[in-house]
Amino acid sequence: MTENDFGLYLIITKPSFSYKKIAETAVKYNVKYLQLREKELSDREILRAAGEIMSVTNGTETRFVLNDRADLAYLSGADCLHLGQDDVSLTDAKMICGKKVSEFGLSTHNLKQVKEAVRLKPDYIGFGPIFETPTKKKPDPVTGTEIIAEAVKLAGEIPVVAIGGINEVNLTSVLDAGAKNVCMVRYFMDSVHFETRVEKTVQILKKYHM
Ligand code: TZP
Ligand code: MG
Repeated sequence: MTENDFGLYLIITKPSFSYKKIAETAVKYNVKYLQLREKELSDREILRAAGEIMSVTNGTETRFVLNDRADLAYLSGADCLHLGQDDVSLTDAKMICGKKVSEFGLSTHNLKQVKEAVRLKPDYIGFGPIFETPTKKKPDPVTGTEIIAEAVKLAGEIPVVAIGGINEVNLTSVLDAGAKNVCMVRYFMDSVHFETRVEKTVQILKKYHM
């Protein structure tokens, strides 16, 4: 556990309820990062959604993260940009975003990528898929839980967010394996019990961090 760990990371993908409700809940439970990851929206729709979310999160502890797109992160004034292995490099993204975007996250799918990511000093590292997931169109091979501790160790002071196939049932196995920060997409996005699930998960994470 480092002082940079934050517990829950939320990703918005095809929610069955409003962006406003999600953003308000993230703020209410002090969720540090709230990412918009909408692969099927047009650029304009993404910018509109980003504005809607930031009208709630701006001035709070919750940082708005835009996925994939350095240009749209710059235009929307997002707090953070999340980049995958196939997106523009962190160096290029920083060039595009200038001083407008202050944080950057990187996705990794194996220990080699974690090592490379650490060299680039992102603000956090995503690691997974830990388990099988249908949420990603072309998922990388599952990492399993056994190498989570090694990924966390390699990352040092950089927080690692475990992601992919995590749910209510297997969450504790991910935490027992050494994860300090987690992200679950379907578990939250598919549910009419969104807020209750956020509250419950935040409580579980707090308990583990004590
Ligand atoms: N990156 C690695 S797995 C994943 C992403 C974005 C999707 C995780 O979705 P879910 O629904 O929590 O399995
Ligand atoms: Mg991406």
